[in-house]
Amino acid sequence: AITTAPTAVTRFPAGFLWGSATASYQIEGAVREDGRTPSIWDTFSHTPGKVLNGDTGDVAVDHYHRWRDDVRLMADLGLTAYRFSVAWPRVQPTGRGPAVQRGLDFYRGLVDELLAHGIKPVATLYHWDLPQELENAGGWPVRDTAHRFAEYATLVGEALGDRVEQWVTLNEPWCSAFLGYGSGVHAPGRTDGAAALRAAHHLNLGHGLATSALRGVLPGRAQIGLSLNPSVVRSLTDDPADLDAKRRIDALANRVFTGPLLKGAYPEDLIADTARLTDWSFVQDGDTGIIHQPLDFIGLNYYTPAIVSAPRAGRTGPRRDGHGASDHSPWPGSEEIEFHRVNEDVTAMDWPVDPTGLSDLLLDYSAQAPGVPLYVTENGAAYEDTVVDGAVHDPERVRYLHAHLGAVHDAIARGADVRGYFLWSLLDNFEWAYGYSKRFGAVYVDYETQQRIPKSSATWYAQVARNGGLPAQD
Ligand code: PNW
Repeated sequence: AITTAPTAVTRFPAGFLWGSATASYQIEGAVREDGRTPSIWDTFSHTPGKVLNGDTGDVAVDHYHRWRDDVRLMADLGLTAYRFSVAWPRVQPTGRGPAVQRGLDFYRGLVDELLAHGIKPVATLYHWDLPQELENAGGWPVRDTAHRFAEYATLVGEALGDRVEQWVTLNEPWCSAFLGYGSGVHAPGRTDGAAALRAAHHLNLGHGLATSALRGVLPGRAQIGLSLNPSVVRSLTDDPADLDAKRRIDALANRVFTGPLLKGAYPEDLIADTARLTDWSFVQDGDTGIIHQPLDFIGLNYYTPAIVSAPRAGRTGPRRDGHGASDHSPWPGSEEIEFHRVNEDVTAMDWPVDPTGLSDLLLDYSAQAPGVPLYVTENGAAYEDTVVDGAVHDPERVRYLHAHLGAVHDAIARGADVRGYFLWSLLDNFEWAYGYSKRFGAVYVDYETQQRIPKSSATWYAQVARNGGLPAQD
């Protein structure tokens, strides 16, 4: 008898979460509804010259009104998990005081709908939309913001703790600190390296205070962690000067967070490298103890590695670190370090495609944080998608996802405890300083009509989720 050969499948562990992720300001719109007040991203996007084409999140993809349909879309995609973020200015508009019930109701409704579809909700408390009033009071460079964040986390924990088990305190604190206060390409658009370092510490402290506060209000089964966007730093050559450049960028991108989080101290070399900017006296006694507490998981966001070297003679042109155009560097004290392109296979973000960086990252964190489960809380790619005959065919994105999921599988096979993968992003959306010009979605959005069209990558990912693994690479 003739039987069709079963399609070979690279299997992932049972229970592996097949997720997708979004962020409030990037998808919700409805910025003036139900008591929401401006966040730093409203102010920034409405400031001429800050966001490409003057785009704002005023309407975004109207998720605030289309969430039921969007959850149905997730179910069609076979997702078993969804990471969304809570907009602080919907819950606590001025960053202080009691919660706004209508703001909390929106997320409660969303979570209930997810649960009804068998999709595990993963709540991110801070994906960059700081209430503008807290920025007016100094923002993340000011210590009080960390305390305000813990208070806000408590309000959300009390409201959703009965139905949300997995919590991400901060999303990518590196971006909040160094793009927000250093290079200024993100809100609030400040360009002060010392302020960026203070912000990094207060974000760490905010994570620690919020974790302690959440432990007080959430049931014992709750899982609390954070999502980092580590730079997978490689040196261009093995020259000592290039290796030192790698050390410096590793300190500013990675160890400024993992030092206090995983070891309970800021790295000595980072303090020395930044000595002409700050004496780090904003780190008070006891702070690193608050930050250094058990993590139930670590979320890792990965897009592309960073290839660095010491300054080369005769360099011209802009910094090519993939972090956006600015005259100000997001690398305080190490502005002269150069970033290189060694791979011309790039996405629409101009970010080189290199899946080996993802397996390296996962293995690195399993060594640094033994016993702590890991999740890929973001990975994905922007490509120039177009609608042809009502469909969006995106083989480049399928190739990107296939290769990166292969890298995750490889890391698991080599011992990393990776529990899930969240594709960035569910929907095309407001891509920060790039506005609507970069499409990261598995689902295409027509920004005129708000029509959603699943791309071929969405169909592909749905199959992977249903099979619990990857088809043989074709
Ligand atoms: C992450 N950089 O942002 C965010 O968490 C998402 O909200 C975002 O849409 C996604 O990655 C794609 O960009 C980043 O300049 C933004 O290095 C900028 C950088 C990194 C991550």
